[in-house]
Amino acid sequence: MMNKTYIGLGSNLGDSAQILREAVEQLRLLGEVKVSRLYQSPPMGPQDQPHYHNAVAELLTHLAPLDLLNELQRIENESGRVRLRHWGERTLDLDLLLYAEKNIINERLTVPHVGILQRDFVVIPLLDLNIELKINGQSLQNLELVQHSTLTVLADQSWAD
Ligand code: A4P
Ligand code: MG
Repeated sequence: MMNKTYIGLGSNLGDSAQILREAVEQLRLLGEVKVSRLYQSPPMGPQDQPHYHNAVAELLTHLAPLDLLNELQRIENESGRVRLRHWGERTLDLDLLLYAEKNIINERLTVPHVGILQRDFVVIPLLDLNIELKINGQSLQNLELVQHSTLTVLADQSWAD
């Protein structure tokens, strides 16, 4: 079965644009990929860290949720992931934001990803990919934070071509 999933990409260490491009290249090995625009976003969490590059990818895949998580963690590790502290700086973070319409809660995986609806750096790129997207009945485009975005557009949707 083919499943529509959304992956959040973030980086604020190293050459972030290049690191995210390479991550998208890896995602393309798992299925058909479309990307949002590329954004710069002020850090959520500790403020004494660089701004993030953020984007979201839509991935159509046959992989089951935990198999997909394994692949995402492999890509993070192979990118030479450095992560210094919780909510702190990292070379590459790949979060499984949504998996079809599924709700999943186990030790390794919570889907939808915790905090999606509070994070403009996730919601705004998701809207690039699907303006009508809803999460548990909540229309993303109607969220308050969409009107008060802290994001800067760095590049249009051709950034990962
Ligand atoms: N895990 C559970 N559910 C999921 C899921 N849906 N997708 C587990 C991915 N992983 C999931 O991940 C820790 C564990 O979460 C994994 O082992 C997996 O089994 P991690 O990325 O190693 O952990 P972390 O960095 O300590 O925390 P976390 O919660 O992933 O941080 P976030 O929420 O990803 O936030 N500011 C801006 N502007 N932009 C950002 O992208 N990112 C963060 C990290 C902080 N501030 C940011 C940004
Ligand atoms: Mg994470």
